Amino acid sequence: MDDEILKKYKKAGEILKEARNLGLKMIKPGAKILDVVEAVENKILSLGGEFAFPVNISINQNAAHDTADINDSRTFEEGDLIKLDIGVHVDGYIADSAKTVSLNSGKEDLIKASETALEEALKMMRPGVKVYEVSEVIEDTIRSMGFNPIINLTGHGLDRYELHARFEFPNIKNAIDYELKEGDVFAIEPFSTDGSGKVTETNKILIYRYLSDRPVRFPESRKILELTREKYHGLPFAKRWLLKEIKISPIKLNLILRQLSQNGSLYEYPVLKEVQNGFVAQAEHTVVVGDNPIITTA
Ligand SMILES: [Co+2]
Repeated sequence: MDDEILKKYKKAGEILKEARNLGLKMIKPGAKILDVVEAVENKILSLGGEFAFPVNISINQNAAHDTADINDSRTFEEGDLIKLDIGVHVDGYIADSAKTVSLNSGKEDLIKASETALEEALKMMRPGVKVYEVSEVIEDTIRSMGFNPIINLTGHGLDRYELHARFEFPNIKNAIDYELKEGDVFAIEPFSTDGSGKVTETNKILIYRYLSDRPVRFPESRKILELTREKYHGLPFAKRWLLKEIKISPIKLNLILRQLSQNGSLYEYPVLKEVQNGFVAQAEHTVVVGDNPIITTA
């Protein structure tokens, strides 16, 4: 990998770590989700980073794709198991990392399962290793600790302005015999659960991304497509961001987002929850493949 590019991957990782530390410190019973999300996002911008996706805060049975809504009044509660998932880019080069926080949830072993699986996987991210070998270690590690990996959530390749490059990196046994190459970048993210090991879509949608320009009726729709294509580079964005960019009522915004999704202009990311209402823990780092793998977010 070109030195200048590696520098940008590393800078994105440094910014992410500082923002993540702030977020982790703020997660306390009674604190507002919206305040934490905004503090972390403001920190990313103040350090010169941009968003690879909105700060995700998914709680208990929710595994991913939850974030603060407009005027979100939700607070963290004693007993919560909280996934904080952050994505930063510098000139398109992405760092993606998540940690799980327990507010006396009693699910500390579940967190340990995801973290241990991640550690074991990261050690293997060397040239010549096959994807299925790493996936197998992730699955076996989680099962050996008494939990289930989530079969339909995966890690992913990263590339410039691409959050899902090359292929998905499964957390369960598979037949992907791709050999890791020096300089490949991946986000590895084992999810473990005390449920059955699968997530399903809820009907709550707070995150979208640009897909394509289709004919639209409202000027606000055109503005949203332009924003999400240019300023957000086609990367995932939060509904709440749009209210800072355009003059529109939340009701009209909801209507337009539904229309744009239905006509194929936008892609929706519904909040994902465990099918048996199991608790979910996640651990994630971004790694550059090498004889000494570089973990940019550790
Ligand atoms: Co990720």
